[in-house]
Amino acid sequence: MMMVSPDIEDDDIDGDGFSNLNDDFPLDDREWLDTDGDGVGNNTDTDDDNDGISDVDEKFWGFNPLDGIDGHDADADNDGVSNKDEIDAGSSPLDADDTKTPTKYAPIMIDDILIIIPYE
Ligand SMILES: [Ca+2]
Ligand SMILES: [Ca+2]
Ligand SMILES: [Ca+2]
Ligand SMILES: [Ca+2]
Repeated sequence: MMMVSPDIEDDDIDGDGFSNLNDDFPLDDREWLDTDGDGVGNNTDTDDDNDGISDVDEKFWGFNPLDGIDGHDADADNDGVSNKDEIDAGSSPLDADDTKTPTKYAPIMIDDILIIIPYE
């Protein structure tokens, strides 16, 4: 990051091309946008819209990485399993015939031994 002195005459203090008013990080020339407002700029944030699906996965599946509405609770292929759960489980969120739900694990104790068993 460049060392710059705050200057009210300069409308782009960090010189990243985004004016201070339009820059979520006016003193950081590597960041200018924080879509989900979690304090981590989009260039660093791996899930810009905070919907639980990574930017990489959203781009891969054609979802909008800057719009949380198509991720966490959405079900693009209408098969009853959310886009996020399908991606987590390894099935296609765009193919209703390809449906998996994430495996859930339950810890149980038998004779003082902790056993983790999958269940649906
Ligand atoms: Ca900036
Ligand atoms: Ca963020
Ligand atoms: Ca996301
Ligand atoms: Ca689905």
